[in-house]
Amino acid sequence: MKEYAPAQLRNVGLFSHGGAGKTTLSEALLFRAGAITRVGAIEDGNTTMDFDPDELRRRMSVSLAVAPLEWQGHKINLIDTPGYADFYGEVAQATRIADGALILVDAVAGPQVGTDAVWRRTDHLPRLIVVNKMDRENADYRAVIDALRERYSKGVVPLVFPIGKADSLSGVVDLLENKAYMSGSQEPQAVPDSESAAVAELREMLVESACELDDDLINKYLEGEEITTDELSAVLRIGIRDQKLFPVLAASGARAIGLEPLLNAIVHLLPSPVDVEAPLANGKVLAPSDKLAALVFKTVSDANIGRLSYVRVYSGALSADSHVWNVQKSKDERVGQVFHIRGKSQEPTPRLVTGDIGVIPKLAESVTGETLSTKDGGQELAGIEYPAAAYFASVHPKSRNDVDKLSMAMSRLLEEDPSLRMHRETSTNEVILSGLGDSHLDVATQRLERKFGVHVTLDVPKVAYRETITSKAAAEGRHVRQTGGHGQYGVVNLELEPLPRGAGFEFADKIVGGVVPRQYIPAVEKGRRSRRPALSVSSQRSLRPHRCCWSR
Ligand SMILES: Nc1nc2c(ncn2[C@@H]2O[C@H](COP(=O)(O)OP(=O)(O)OP(=O)(O)O)[C@@H](O)[C@H]2O)c(=O)[nH]1
Ligand SMILES: [Mg+2]
Repeated sequence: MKEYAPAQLRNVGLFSHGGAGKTTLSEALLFRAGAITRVGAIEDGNTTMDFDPDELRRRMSVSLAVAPLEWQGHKINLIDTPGYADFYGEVAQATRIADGALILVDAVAGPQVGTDAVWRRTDHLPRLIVVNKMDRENADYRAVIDALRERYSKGVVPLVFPIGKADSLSGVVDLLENKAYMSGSQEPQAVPDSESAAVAELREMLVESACELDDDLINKYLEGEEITTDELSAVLRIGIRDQKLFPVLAASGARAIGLEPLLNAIVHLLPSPVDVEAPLANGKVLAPSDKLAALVFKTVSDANIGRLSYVRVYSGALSADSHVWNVQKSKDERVGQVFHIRGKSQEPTPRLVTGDIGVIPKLAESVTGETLSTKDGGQELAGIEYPAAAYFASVHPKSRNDVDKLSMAMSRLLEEDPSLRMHRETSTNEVILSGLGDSHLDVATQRLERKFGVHVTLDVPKVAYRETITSKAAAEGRHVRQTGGHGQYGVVNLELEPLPRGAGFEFADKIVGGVVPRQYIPAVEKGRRSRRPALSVSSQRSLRPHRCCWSR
C-alpha cells in the first residue's frame, strides 16, 4: 500500500453492543474498497477481523483488529472491537487511538445496554451512527433514530434514507448528495420518484439541524435559498467534531448495502490525525513537531515469535531499522521491521507516517501504554485506562510442570491483556486472577494453554472472613504479683470502639498527668496491635477497623 499524507488518513473504531455486525460490516467495507478479494462470514470463521482461535470458537470478536482500505485518495484504518463487555479492555485500547467512531446499532433492537456503554466510552470522539442489519425483518430506521435522539442527543440526525427494508431493502439515498446507491450497482443514481417525498422530509431534518450551527447558513436557509453540498459538508464536519451532531447512516453489512455513503462520510466528515490533538500523560497536548511520538497500544505475545506491538504514530515517523527511545523506561529500543497490518496478515513498510497504525515485532523493552520517541526531550503520551476488575477466580495449575511454568506464562498474558490482573491472596494463599467477566477469564486460560502450554483450572476463590469489633466495649485488667521485693502492680483500662469501615487501626493514649511513664506506652500499643482480631477462613464476621483507647 502506498504512503498517505497524514491529512489523508482516517483512524476509525467500530463499537457496538455485542453482535450488531461490526466484523461483518468491516468485511463488507474492505471488500467494497478492494482491500480483500473474497468476502468472509462469521458463520464460516473466515473474516479478516476475527482470526484468533477464541474468536472462531465463540463466533464473536475477542480482540481488537485493524485493517486498512483505500477510498477516494484516502486510507481508512478500520479498528474492529469486541462488543461483549468482558472484552472492554480492547475497547479501551481502541477508543484511545481512534480519531473517530462508528457506533453500530441493530435496526431491530435499537439502542441496547452495550450501546449505552460504548456511547459513554467514546464520548471524547467524533461519532457517526450506523443503523445496521437493515435487511432484517422488522427493521425500523425511523424508530431507531427517534430512540437514539431520545436516549443520547438531539444532534442525532439522518444522513441517509434507506430504500425499502427487510427483504425489499434495495439501497440507500445519500441525503448530502441527494443520490441513490442501489444494491449491485457501483455508481450513484437519481433518487427514485417513489421515494422523493420521504427523502425530502429526512433531508429537511438534516439541513435544519446543520444550519442551526451556523448563523449565515440559518439565514440563508430561512430565506429559502438552496444550501450547497459543500456548505452542508463543512458545517457537518464542525458539528461532528464538536459533538453537536451525530449523523446516522443505514446499512446491511451482510448484504453489502449502504457502504458507499458510509465510506464517503468517513472520508469527508470524520477528522484526520492532523485535526486532532494528541493527549499527553501530564494532561497537556503534544506540541506539533517532526519528532517521533508513537504509542504502543496493544501487545500480542507468542511463545515462539515473541512480542508483536501495535503502535499508533502521533508525530514524526517510525522507520524500520532505527533506534527509538522508550520514554517511560528511559531506554533505547531497536526497531527492526515495521509492518502495516490487515487482520492477521502483515505487510512490510519502510516507515509509518504521522497518524498511521502498524505493528513492530520483537521489541525488547516496550509494552502496552508506553511511548516511543527520541532521546532528546521525548514526551510521554497519555496511556490507556482500563475498566476495573469485576470477576475473580483462584488459579490451580494441573501438574507440577504447570506450576513451574505458570508465573512466566502469566506475566506474558498480563502484558498482552492489561485488563487482566493477578495477585496472591496472602490470607488464603491462593493465586487470584481477576478480569471483566467469566468469558474473559475463560479466554485467558485457553490462551495460557494454547500459547504457553500451561494447564490450569479456575475455581471460586476462598474468602477470608475476619473478625472485628462491632460495638463499643470497655474492660479493666489488673496485674498483681508478689515477688519477695517491691512486687508488681498495674491496672489497665482499655476501651475498644469501631471506626468507619476502611479507616484502619487507631491507638489513642488517654493517660493524663504522667501517671504512667511515657516510655511504657509504645509497648502497650505494640501489644494491642499484636492482638488484632484473628483471621479465619471459616468465621462469618468481617474485618472492621477499630480504635483502641488506653487509660488509667
Ligand atoms: N441479517 C443480518 N445479519 C447480520 C448482519 N451483519 C451481521 N449479521 C449477523 O450477526 C451476527 C453477528 O455479526 P458480527 O459481525 O460478528 O457482529 P459483531 O458486532 O462483530 O459481534 P461482536 O464482535 O461479538 O460484538 C452474525 O451471525 C452475522 O452473520 C446484517 O447486516 N444483517
Ligand atoms: Mg465482531
